[in-house]
Amino acid sequence: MIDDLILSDFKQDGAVHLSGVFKDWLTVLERGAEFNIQHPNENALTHKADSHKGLFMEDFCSWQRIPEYEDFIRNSPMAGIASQLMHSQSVQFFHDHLLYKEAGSGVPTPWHQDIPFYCVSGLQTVSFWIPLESREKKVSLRCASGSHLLDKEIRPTSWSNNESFYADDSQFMDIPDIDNGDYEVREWEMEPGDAIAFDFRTIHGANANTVASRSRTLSFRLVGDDVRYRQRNGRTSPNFPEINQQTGEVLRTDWFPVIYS
Ligand SMILES: O=C(O)CCC(=O)C(=O)O
Repeated sequence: MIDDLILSDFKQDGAVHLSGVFKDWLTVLERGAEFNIQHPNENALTHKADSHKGLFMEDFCSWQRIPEYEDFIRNSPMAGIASQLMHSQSVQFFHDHLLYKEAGSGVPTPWHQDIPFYCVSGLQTVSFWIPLESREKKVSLRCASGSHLLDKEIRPTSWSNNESFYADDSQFMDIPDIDNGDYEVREWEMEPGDAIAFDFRTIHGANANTVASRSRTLSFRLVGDDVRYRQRNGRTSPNFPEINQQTGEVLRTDWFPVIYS
């Protein structure tokens, strides 16, 4: 399913388009996402622009209560593909993330890296961004090619007010000027069943949903052999307040199951 060109593109660009890899799982994913949209966790996030009607909702960590998500995580080809992309013998599941944008929602996803928001460090990471309907390029994920190779993490900020996410943010660098050409931007037209696989360090974002229909996307986050728990200087997103782990430990497997080895 994954050829050498895809592997080398992932290594070089930090993001690849995978055509049709999950087409046999669409019904399962749609059923799970519909349930999730109707029954979000109580700490689900909503963003709304004053000038627009549509809502943008994000929800996290639902796989233990949505059997369709668990079925996909444990039984779809995702874990095997992740092992190949990360060059990792084992794959641990980190979390699921629903991004639901109503028609005409005016809230873009700003350029950002994911890893600074997370309680992990390591180089073997991958997210699968899976839209459940076709996407024109203008409403698809946008990835800054090669940005995963930066040697410092980008300062994480809150998407709603752009404030720094952690109290002490001196260890982070400013985000490069992607819109003015600091990196080449990769974006793909997507069909249901396609995915974009990207490294947790790849800078990415998305335009607001400007089309006349709602958009449902699932992002599944997976980690490989070299990933360890990392205590951050404040709450992470998603946050795991009861995790009870020390920096440097392998993520506890009762919360983050090994799905490939
Ligand atoms: O779909 C989007 O708006 C952004 C997705 C994203 O940031 C992610 O999956 O990490």
